[in-house]
Amino acid sequence: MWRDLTPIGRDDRTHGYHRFAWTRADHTLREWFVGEAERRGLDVVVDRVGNQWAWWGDPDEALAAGRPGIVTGSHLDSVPDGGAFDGPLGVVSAFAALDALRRDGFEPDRPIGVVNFIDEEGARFGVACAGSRILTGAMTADRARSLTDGEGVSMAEALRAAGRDPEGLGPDAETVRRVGAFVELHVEQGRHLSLPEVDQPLAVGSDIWPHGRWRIRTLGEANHAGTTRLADREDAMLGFAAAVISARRAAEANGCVATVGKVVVTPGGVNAIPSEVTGWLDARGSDETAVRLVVDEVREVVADFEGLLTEDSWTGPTPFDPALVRRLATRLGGIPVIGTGAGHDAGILANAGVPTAMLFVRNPTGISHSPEEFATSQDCLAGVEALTTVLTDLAGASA
Ligand code: HGY
Ligand code: MN
Ligand code: MN
Repeated sequence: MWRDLTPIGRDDRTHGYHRFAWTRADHTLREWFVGEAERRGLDVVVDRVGNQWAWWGDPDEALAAGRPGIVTGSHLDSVPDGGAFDGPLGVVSAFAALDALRRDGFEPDRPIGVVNFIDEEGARFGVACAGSRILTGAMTADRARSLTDGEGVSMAEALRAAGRDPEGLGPDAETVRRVGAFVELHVEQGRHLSLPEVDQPLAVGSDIWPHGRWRIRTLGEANHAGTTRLADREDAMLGFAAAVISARRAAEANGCVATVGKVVVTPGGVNAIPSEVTGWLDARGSDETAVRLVVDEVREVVADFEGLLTEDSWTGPTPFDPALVRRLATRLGGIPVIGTGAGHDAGILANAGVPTAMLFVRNPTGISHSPEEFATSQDCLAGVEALTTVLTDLAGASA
């Protein structure tokens, strides 16, 4: 499975991935998902948002009998020049765990689902976990349809080009009700498991830090970079640069993290004074109030330059289901339980009331959202084994 996925959306120069929602690469990934599901005789259902669900067993029959399904899986899209593991590891491990259960002759007492959430990274339309947010109502379909990508293409137009009716987009409570519990396996995005005093291949995820994305817009006046006197310049980049520096300073002062990783400059000529700069602040931290303080400081700096800072997305403190976390940690021999600063669809489902937890697979580089992201085959197989144990426990007759 891994070999089949590797070339899809891969930049042969950087070996990074460009797998954005509703693009050609995404279409190929979705075809791969259907192929793997059909090879296993799983029923593939696509919900109102476009998320793909492959079911072993009938989720509606089980739900009616009071035994809602157990779902695992993740996403297949990437950030620009992203790594190979963030997302795909969870989907491949889910199919591999099903294979292991069947090899062991396991008869699930509940349906088991494998999900591929669309547009988790928000790399094209700017809102992370868009597929799970629209599914659970955390983002309205109207707002989603109007989001635009760097070329000004709206999500509605992208859906239409992908053969989907944008008017059908919306929350899908029936799909969410089928999920009795969700466990997302994901590559670790950090080096905790590689610390000498930890040195573990796996961990259970306990919570996701509060985090959000804010759009910063500063305005100026386009003019000639060579002939315009400094006193006559209205350079939009100055306010933007001040905002970026203030974000870093405020993060350091408040025990948070912050960066501005995406900027669009208008008109974007080397020899033209910027008339408009739009950039996106990503700020996170274990303490919600502290993150808000960071954003407030940046907002003040932006206002000093008559700019605008608006919130694109926010996810508050997201604890996973404590009983489920404990159950997984116990079942898996007391492996570490760690929080994360990375957002996941699991967090959106948890905030929608679905009992949810995560499994992390060690990443020796600790690097993510980069071609350097890595996990050894040995640790990945340990992840599949752990997921198989978890599914046996959660979907078994004793559950
Ligand atoms: O941004 C995140 O934390 C996630 O990778 N979407
Ligand atoms: Mn990611
Ligand atoms: Mn991810």
